[in-house]
Amino acid sequence: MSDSIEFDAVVIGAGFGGLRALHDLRKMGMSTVLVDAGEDVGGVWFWNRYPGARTDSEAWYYCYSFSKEILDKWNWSQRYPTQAEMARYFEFVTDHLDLRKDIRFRTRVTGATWDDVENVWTVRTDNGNEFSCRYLVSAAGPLSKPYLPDFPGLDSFTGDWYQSGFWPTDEVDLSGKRVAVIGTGASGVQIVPVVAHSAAQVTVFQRTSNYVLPARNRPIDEAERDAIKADYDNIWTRARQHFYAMDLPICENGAADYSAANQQRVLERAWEIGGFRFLFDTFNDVWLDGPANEIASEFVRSKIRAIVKDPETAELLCPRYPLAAKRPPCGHSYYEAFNRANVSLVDVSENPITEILPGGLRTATDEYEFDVIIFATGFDAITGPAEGVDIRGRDNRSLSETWKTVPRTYLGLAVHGFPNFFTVAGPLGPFANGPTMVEQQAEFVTATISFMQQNGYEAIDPNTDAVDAWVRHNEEVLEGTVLANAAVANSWFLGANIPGKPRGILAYFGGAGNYFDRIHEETTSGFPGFTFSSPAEAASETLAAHS
Ligand code: N01
Repeated sequence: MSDSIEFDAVVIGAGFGGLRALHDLRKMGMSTVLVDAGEDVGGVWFWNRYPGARTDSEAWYYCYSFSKEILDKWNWSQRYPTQAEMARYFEFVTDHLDLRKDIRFRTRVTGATWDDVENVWTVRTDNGNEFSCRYLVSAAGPLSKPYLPDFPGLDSFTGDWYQSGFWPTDEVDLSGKRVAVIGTGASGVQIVPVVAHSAAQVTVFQRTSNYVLPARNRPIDEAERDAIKADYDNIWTRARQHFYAMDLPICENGAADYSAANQQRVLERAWEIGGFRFLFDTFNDVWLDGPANEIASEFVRSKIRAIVKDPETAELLCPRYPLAAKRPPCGHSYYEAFNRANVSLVDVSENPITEILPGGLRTATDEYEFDVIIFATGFDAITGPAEGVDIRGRDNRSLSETWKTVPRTYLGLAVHGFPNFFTVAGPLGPFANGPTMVEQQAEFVTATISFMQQNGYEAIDPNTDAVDAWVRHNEEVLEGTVLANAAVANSWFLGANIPGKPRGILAYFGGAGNYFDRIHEETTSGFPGFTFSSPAEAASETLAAHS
């Protein structure tokens, strides 16, 4: 039996975007419920609790900016917080803002249908609830649908197997086990060095090698914490202007501005400082598909060759595509792990895994025995979470059908034909530091709803010409950048990591700062890319249709 409840807004997802949207909508006086399939807050930080899980962005800008109290009260303990610290942060924020009472955990949205007469959504969930609401905000997360390759024989495996993106909440003891790690993306490279400490043996199955930048984690002491807190206004100003919404310096010089020796010094300095500085604080043309990128790419290869003692393993770990064509992970002694006697690398680029066996797995040429298999095989990114959720807009149009080829949105936030539906971190939103990005988007959502309330509008829908122009702009900004190589590198940026998924740009790469200016302009100029309708207009249209 369904239990139908009316709200002003329903928010999907208890991660950064959803919690911020819930807080802001409630502040506007709107009755709001947030639903999440997990058992607690955190979104991806609830599910991705695999060994070694921690952020790749530095703590002081991988967090909420909007509340001075939260910034003052919360103390980060290290440069890259662990999953456990992130979980504590989410709990702290949720309790501080008293959000829990409006969150329904263990509740998955199965569908939503727009009613064009009443201007409301009816949202259905897997536990039989039905909510009606004027506004539906999806903050379901761009990387929230883990991808498990369709290997035959998985059901026959007699050991334990895990997915990095669905890691169990109960302790997993890998000590003394023979462990396979499949996948060498951001998740796999965090798992390998940590598991290597307890497992008897770790075998890493690599299909595409990665440029793993050294993170160089360290504790944050009291003096640094105080300095960060005192600098927060500047941190957020810098992050909101940054190409990827990070508080990182952006260099002004191209590679050609340096002598060959100084190029190496610039790269070495960024490598030693650690993290994503290597992408921003080296050469300003490193993101272009040209010589600067190759100099930086070769520098990383030379580091891999210097760190990894076995030359054959080192060569296999050296990527051949341009740096940043695929999202480079930050590592914590990843390459060093291959110098351990209990860690080995198997190249499956041309010798793929063909089958899971009761006692291990088989590639085209060899068989391996394992007690445990860890699938760190990524996500059906950005559009994946909408699949299997039956969202129906105007004229019963299905969202997953609409997004089956290339997803079309306006500003990554709205889809034509799906009125009053906002996608926080949706397709063609910026590829950027998540918290900073979704906060700006959540603010856009509340600014839009305020505008509607002030003007007596009940429905908003982006115009097709605005959507077309945004999609075109997304395609244009890719040209000439290393990202045009993303398909070669099987990158999720283009959906190229999922067999059969249409290749198309999924995120905006024109710069987070530019994007924030763009959505601000949309808000301050009266939302020119949207059409609004009021009840009076709807009534006269209905009258006209019947006369
Ligand atoms: O996933 P991935 P991820 N046989 O898609 C391999 C964010 N993130 O979870 O490259 C063998 O990068 C696949 O091989 P290939 C971050 O944005 C952030 O690691 O397709 N291998 C690849 O090596 C990141 O970019 C953080 O050839 C197969 C791996 O699986 C995004 O999430 C931490 C295979 C998947 O790598 C995704 O990262 C974690 C097959 N059949 C994630 N199928 C932090 O911020 C797939 N693979 C710390």
